[in-house]
Amino acid sequence: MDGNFLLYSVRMRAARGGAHEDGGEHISGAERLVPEAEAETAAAALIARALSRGVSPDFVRLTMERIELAELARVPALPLTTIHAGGPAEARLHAERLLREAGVSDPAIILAFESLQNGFGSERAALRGAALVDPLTGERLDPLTARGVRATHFDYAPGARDAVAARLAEQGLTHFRALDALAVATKVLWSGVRAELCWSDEPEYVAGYVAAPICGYTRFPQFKPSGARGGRVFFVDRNQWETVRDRLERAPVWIDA
Ligand code: PML
Repeated sequence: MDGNFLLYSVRMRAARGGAHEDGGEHISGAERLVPEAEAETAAAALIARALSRGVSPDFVRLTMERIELAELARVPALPLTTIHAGGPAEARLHAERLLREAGVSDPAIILAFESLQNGFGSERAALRGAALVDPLTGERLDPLTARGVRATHFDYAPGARDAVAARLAEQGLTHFRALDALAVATKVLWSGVRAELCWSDEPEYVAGYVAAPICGYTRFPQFKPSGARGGRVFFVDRNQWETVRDRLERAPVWIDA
């Protein structure tokens, strides 16, 4: 990269019924981390995505931020495994085993599934980001708001998005959610999260995954039971949660194929 090379984080989030911070309902969000020459195209593509969800947003926020190249980390995408369980109940048994192997206690696992099923906290909230959860006690560590913590400032490195998409397509995985979620989980583990549990918050999308250093990105095509709220739980060691949150939200990462 020459001395004039500039990198931009371009982020979009769309909501209905007002801005997110005014209680609006989240409809979609996505981001890119691109060289300056691609920033305008990336911004247009993100706005097109906000307008193509079948629900017209009332509010779209586009943020563009220059990133210090010296801070950019490059990380290989997690290896992906698919477990074709017989349905959500069997998938959950596999997922529980993987989480235990990653050092998550049974009470924490039970609380995490309960929150993904019914919503978080006494308000049964669907979080916009993930809940950071103590792997020993199951207690939520980040402030108890509906915001949660979002992994941001990451993208596939130039060329890697197409290369990873091609590898996923060989396995029959052509949905953008799989490609995006693999990038999220890669940034999440790189940030120091012990394990991630995810069910989509898109009602019709029933695939989900467990990510952890020992199992990479392990997806289950039929994981989310019907009626579940969905969301993400990041299991983070209590004494590190603030450092990990800062990395999740600030540290720029390019993901290689
Ligand atoms: C997949 O591997 O198919 C993605 C599963 C989780 C998707 C999370 C989301 O985008 O809502």
